[in-house]
Amino acid sequence: MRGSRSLMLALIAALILLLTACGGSALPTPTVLPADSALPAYQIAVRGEPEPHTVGDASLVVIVMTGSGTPATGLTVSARGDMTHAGMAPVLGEGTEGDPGVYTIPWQWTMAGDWIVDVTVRAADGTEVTQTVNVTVES
Ligand SMILES: [Cu+2]
Repeated sequence: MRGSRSLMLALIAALILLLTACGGSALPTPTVLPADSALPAYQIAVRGEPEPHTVGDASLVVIVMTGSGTPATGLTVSARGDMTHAGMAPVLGEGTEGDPGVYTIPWQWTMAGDWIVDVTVRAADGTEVTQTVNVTVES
């Protein structure tokens, strides 16, 4: 009597383990990140003026927010543009801040085609974030 009761308990325990194991493996494993590494220090949005992008003088308007969503002021903002084909000089520019967190970079699209633009924001404490944007320039 006592033996079969133990066996029954053991079977129930085994069944629970099995069900738990199955349920667990069907769900994605949660990834736990340290609080500081989950968000970049800055969120960077870039747009061109004028758009659509055309060959000639232009501006890059860079809007930078802190990780907590407030305008990121007092940064050094720069951009480097390269075309996707070899043999062209990069276009470089430095931003000046207008409205808080809004930086305007005088720019020049020197050729129509596909560009890769790296926009880098740097804080006085050395924090640096680079955002890469792909831009197609029309002739
Ligand atoms: Cu080119």
